[in-house]
Amino acid sequence: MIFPKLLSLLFSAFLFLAITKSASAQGSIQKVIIKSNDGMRFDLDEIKVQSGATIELTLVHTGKRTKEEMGHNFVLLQKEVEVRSFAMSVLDEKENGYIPESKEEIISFTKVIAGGESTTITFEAPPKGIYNFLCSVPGHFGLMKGKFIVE
Ligand SMILES: [Cu+2]
Repeated sequence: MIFPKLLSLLFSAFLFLAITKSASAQGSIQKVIIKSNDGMRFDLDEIKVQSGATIELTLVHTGKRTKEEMGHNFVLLQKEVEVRSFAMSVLDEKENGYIPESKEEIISFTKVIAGGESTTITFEAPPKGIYNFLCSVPGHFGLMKGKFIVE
């Protein structure tokens, strides 16, 4: 009988497609652009990415002010690290771009940039879940923070 054979062939094809699709984020590059400005804001309070993807994140500063006046960075925190406690812990880290010496609480971060500048970082998406991101320049985290969601 040809019919069962055809059916099994169709099933195999379906299985192959299903597996290929579920693994599609693996090894793929996902680009994210987040803008910041002279008004101490990010343009995104939520970023969604696929687990397994390589993230190429660009922070853009659309303003005109200097790094001293209104510099911004982007810091992605490990799960369960709170924005406020992290921001408070780096107040004195000006020399290091408001990044602590120990990177334990951080997944990835950019340097601090001035108006008119941009910077790009590349990192592997962490496991599925919800993570906090912020600008860790003192006084900015109240307005400059959001959720980084890995699906
Ligand atoms: Cu900032």
